[in-house]
Amino acid sequence: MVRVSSKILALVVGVLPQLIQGSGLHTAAVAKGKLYFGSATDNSELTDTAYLTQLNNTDDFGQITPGNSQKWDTIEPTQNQFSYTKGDVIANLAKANDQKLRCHTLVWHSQLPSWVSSGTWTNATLIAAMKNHITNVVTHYKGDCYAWDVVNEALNEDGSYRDSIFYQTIGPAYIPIAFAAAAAADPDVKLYYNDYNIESSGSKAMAAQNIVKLVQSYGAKIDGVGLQAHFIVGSTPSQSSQASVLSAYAALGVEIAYTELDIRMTLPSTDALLAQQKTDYTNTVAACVAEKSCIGITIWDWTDKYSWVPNTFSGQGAACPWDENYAKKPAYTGILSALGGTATTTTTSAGQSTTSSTSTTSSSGGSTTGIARWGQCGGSGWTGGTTCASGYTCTYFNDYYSQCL
Ligand code: 9MR
Repeated sequence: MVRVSSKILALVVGVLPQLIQGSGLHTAAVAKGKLYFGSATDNSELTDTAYLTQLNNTDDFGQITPGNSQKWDTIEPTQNQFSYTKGDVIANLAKANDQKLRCHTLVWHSQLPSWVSSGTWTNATLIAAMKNHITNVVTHYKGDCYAWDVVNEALNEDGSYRDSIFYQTIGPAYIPIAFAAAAAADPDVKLYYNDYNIESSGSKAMAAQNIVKLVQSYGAKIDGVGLQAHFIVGSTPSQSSQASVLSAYAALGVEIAYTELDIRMTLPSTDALLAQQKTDYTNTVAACVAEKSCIGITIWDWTDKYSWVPNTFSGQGAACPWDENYAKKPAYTGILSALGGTATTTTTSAGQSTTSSTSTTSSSGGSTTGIARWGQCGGSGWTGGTTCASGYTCTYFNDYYSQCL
């Protein structure tokens, strides 16, 4: 038998808080002083019970973002007619799970209804329409959102302003006007500027810093910069180059969040690509961990099954930390280790990998013992089981979604 001296034991115990044996990504992120680790999701995915079970696993995800359902074309498809049904499903899910909600997004050139993108506008009429949209949407979700992405992707790659309908009609002032309108509707929600390719230094990152200063110079409130971080395996910025840009944003008095992290590769996926992807995820998460003002990380969905990448970049994909069969990839372990956790991976009968200490994940509906806590148990179009495991009740949230709580 090996005897361990009390001194060595004390040393090991002293190290233990750093190593959260078997913890998930969110648990580890919180232990590192971050607010959350989270994932984007989308309404159509929620009918997939195995998907939903993992999304509801708050050991991994303490935050969710609606990938599409709070965008202008969904919420205000016709001028001054607001439709919150889809956005509410995600907001209610976050509430039910006690997950933070990042709300996304108010003013963006894309996914605009044609009445906005092809409308005939003056400076005054577009400002009025934009303020009306922001005021309605932020008021509707008041109290639900940790943060709003107020303005999204306002910049070209060279750091000049993107020639959107807002910029063409109003000029750069549309940005502070949007922030001021959001702050007026909800003074407590964090207000973010969100963009991609601003995660390492260059003209675009400099321009993002200038947007923060612009909003501040108008006397409007801006709380954060969202780094989308849609990276490519093998050309992800190094930890140190991300760290230096993070500190430049922090120096402006704003917080930072990684808001849409994924790291794509040219398919097919190989062991070498997966190993490089793990390194790239690790470096990115480590950059956030090292910067006090970096408050959280969101991946742009957790499984390759529902990633936006293959639909946009032909021949590319496998960008998420879980594969399309919901098995954890090396990237998962990389993220967890950067967050100070260690994984003990086991495989469930459904073929899903899970960490050993995760008590909330279990197989989804239809088993003789009933649906586990957090699982879906009803809703419009729902074909799965409706009987919850002992001790939980199938609780109605809306017509599309009931959950075992
Ligand atoms: O994930 C979203 C995808 O389902 C949509 O088809 C796409 C349309 O533009 O938008 C995706 O999300 C984007 C996000 O809202 C802003 N940053 C880039 C994301 C990926 O395109």
